[in-house]
Amino acid sequence: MLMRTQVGIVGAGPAGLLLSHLLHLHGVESVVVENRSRDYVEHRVRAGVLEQGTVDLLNESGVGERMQREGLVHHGIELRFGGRGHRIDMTDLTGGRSITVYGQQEVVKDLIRARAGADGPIVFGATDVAVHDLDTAVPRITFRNGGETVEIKSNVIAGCDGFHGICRPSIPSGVLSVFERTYPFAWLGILAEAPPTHEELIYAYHERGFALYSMRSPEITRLYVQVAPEEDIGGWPDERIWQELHTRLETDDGWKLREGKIVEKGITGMRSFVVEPMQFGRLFLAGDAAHIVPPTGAKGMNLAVADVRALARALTGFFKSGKTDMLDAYSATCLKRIWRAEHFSWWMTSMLHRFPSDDAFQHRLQRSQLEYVARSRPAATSLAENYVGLPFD
Ligand code: RFL
Ligand code: PHB
Repeated sequence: MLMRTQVGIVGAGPAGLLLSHLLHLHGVESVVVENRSRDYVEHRVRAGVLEQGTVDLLNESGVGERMQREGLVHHGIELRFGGRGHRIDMTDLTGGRSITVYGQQEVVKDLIRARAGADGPIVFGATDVAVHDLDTAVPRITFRNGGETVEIKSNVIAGCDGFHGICRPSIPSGVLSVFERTYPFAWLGILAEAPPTHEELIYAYHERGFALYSMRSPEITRLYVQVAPEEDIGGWPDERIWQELHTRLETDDGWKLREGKIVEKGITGMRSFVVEPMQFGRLFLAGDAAHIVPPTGAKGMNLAVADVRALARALTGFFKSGKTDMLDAYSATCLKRIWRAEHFSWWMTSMLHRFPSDDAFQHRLQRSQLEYVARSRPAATSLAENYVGLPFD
């Protein structure tokens, strides 16, 4: 089967779906090709923190209604170390900005519903997805679906297929420069059926390692502990996870973590990764396909959103008036914000984790940095403005 569209989009994560939705609002046609099922992508538990700008964009583009009802607006976060908490009042420090806690899979559900409501084509469960003729005016996506071979001819392909996707590796070698760090630890994350006992997120620095207290709703807590990178989830029965969380999160003033049934468990490696440029011919990369941050800064999904906001504008200019200036500038425009988020995520990660190679000197430096951020208004302001997200453009 042969299909034709203006923009062929590979991947139905936040980047691909939002791009398709924004293009539709501007009268540009697209087809999304995803290799997983709809049920799978709607239940993949990942990010939870939306920057102010992400929230504003979802609202302005008409997909924020359920987020406004169910999302939890937070005005601060807590840094916890030395047995006590230190609140960073983000709203006060940033002139009124805040974050919203709303699961990534909920954003994905809202976007799929919006695309389905507009009869926007999304192919789920595609196999053998490949991209071709990237340096021509008619790049193609091919895949198999229900026994049939399908070809999509388009004017532009958006590679929104995440870190393990096929678009980035389809770019000829020598075109991309890769910038990368891996970290000597991973995060073990759980979802627990336990009403949160603290209203805001807690980032904890502890001699046994980092821990993060987050949530998804008034009934569900989301928790993470730093573990060794090669750790197997089988070695972490529920009791061991709770024990580490209690040890790393509890304070001298008697605050207690509430336990509940663990309904999701997984281990995620930590890396920083950027490719430059985010383009080859008529293929444009967006989101995790082009860059990864360690999750400590809560930036990954927000960067994906910022990329496709810029790409949708550039593509609209291209299709409506034939202008290529914004498309030509796409990579450079996005990389400015990406590198800021890369630095912030690396900095938060470095400040809050125990590195196996660190000595007592390094531990003293980390404590000093944490105390400085907790006590100094300028230092806290720097953390806060990066955390809530810098303005677009
Ligand atoms: P995604 O979400 O990975 O979507 C890519 C889509 O492409 C599909 N795909 C393919 N489709 C067709 N053909 C192929 N060959 C394909 N290969 C892959 C995939 O199935 C998928 O549907 O990338 P996207 O859209 O760029 O979105 C990026 C975000 O998912 C990611 O950055 C965040 O989840 C990162 N992240 C966080 N970001 C935040 O902004 N705030 C957070 O609080 C936050 N916490 C996190 C996180 C990521 C985590 N993990 C598990 C990596 C916490 C964790 C634990
Ligand atoms: C989450 O709620 O999943 C979450 C929150 C903050 C982070 C990372 C993940 O930095």
